[in-house]
Amino acid sequence: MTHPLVFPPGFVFGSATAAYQVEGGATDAGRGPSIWDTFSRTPGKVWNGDTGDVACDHLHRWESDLDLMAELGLRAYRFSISWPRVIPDGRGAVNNAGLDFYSRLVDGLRARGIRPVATLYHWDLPQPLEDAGGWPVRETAEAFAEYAAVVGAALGDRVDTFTTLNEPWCSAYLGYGQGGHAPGRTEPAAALAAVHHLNLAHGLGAAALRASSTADPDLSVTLNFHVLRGAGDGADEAVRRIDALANRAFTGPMLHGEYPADLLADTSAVSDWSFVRPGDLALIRQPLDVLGVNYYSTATVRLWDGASPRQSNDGHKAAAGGTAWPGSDAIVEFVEQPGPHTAMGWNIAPEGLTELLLALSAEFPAQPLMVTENGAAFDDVVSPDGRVDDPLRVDYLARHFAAARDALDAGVDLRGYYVWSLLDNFEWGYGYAKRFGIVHVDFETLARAPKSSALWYRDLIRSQP
Ligand code: GBH
Repeated sequence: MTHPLVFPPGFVFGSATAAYQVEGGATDAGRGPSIWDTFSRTPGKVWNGDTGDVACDHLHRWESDLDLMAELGLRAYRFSISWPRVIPDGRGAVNNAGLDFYSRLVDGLRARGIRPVATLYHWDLPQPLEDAGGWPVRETAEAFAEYAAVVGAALGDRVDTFTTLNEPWCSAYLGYGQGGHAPGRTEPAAALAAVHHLNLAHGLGAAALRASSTADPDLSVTLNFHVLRGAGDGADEAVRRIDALANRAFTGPMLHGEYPADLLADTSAVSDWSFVRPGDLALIRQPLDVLGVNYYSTATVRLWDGASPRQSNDGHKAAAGGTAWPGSDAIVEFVEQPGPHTAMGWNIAPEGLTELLLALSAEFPAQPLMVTENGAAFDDVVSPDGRVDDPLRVDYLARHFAAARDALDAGVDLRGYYVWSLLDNFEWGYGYAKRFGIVHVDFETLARAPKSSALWYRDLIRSQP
C-alpha cells in the first residue's frame, strides 16, 4: 500500500546533529578535551587521521546554519551539548562562555520558530573523567547528574525537550568492549559496568534536569535498537542473546525497572553485575515523556558453530581483539545481509522501522515515541555547477517516512522524525569519508549546499496540510 506522505497535525519534522561531529572550536573559549579529541589523535583510530577540531565550524557559523534550517522549514533541531565545553574538567567549575553558546543557539532557534531539542551526551566524555575511570565507574554517572543540573538551570526555561543520552549501546560496547569508538578500550567486563553506569547516569540526569528546569521540558533518552533477524538452527537463541545485550540491557532498567534475567545469566562468566547497588533500579526508571528511536538498518544473527570461518558484517568486530557482545561473542555471529546497501555497508530495510515502532508500542503501550535519527550515507557527487543530486538518499528517506506513516496507521503514538543529519559531518571512526547530510559541506571551504534530499524534505514539510 502506498501513502501520500501526510502526517498528523503537529508531527515534528526535524533534523539532527551532534556537538563533536559539527561544532569544531575544539579549544575555543575554555573547552576542555574530550575522549574523542584524544581518540582521534591516536594513530590508526580514525580514517585518514581526521579529527573534529574544525568539523563543520558550526560553532562560528551557527547563525547561518539556523537560517538554512528555517529556509528548509524544519520544525525542530536536535543538537547535542558538549559536556567539556560546559564543564571542562568534567566536574566542578562551569565555563560560562561555553554555556552561553548553547543559550544563544536556543534563543536563535526559538526566534526562528524551530523547537530546540538538546541531548546532553552524544559521546564526548570529558577526558579527565575517563582518566578517573570513565563510564565503567560510578562517579561518572554522578558527575553526569551534576552536569545535567547545570544545563537544566541554564536552559531548562527555553528548551523543548532534553535527551539524557544518545545511544548508550555505542558508548558502552563500542567504547569499552569493541574499541572502535573512544576511549578505545577492549574490556568486556568494563563494557557491562559502563552499561549500568550509563543507565544510572540517565536516571540521575533525568531527575536532575526535571528538578533544575524552571519550565517543564519533555524528558527523553535515545536508544539505537537492533532490529534482529535470525538465521539457521538456533536462530531464536541467537536473536534472544543479542536482543538482551543490545536492546533489553537498556529498556529493562529504564522502562521496566529491572535487568533481564537472561542478560545476567548470559554474561555471568564475564561479570557478576555487583556494581548494581540497592536502589539503583528505582533511580534509573524515570518516567519518559518521549522515547527516542534511532534506526538505520536490520541485523541478521545466527549461532556460530565455533569452527567454520566466522562471518561478521556488523562493523564492530574489526578492532584489535575487541567484542561488542560480552558473553555472546563466541556463540553468535552476524551474517552478511543481501543488498541494497548504503555507503556504510548497512542494508536498506524500511520495513524494519515499522516493525520496530510496532514492537515498542506493544511493549510500552503508553509511551510516546520519536524517531530521533534515520538517514543514510551515500557517495555524493558534486556537479560542476555545485549542485548535489542524491536520488538514493531521497529514496531512502521517502521509504522510511512511508514506513513511519505505516506505523502511525497501525496506531503507534509516533510524535515526529529527525533526519540524520542536517550537515555532512565528522562520522566518528570514518572521519569525513562518509556523508550523511541533506546539506553538503565542502570540507575545504566549509561552504554549505543543500542537496536534492534537503529540497525534497523542505517540500515534504511544506506540503503538509
Ligand atoms: C548514529 O549511530 C549516531 O548517533 C550518529 O552520531 C552517527 O553519525 C550516525 O548514527 C551514523 O552512523 O552492525 O548490525 O550491529 C549509529 C550507530 C549504526 C550502530 C548501525 C549499529 C549497525 C548494526 N549504529 N549499527 S550492526
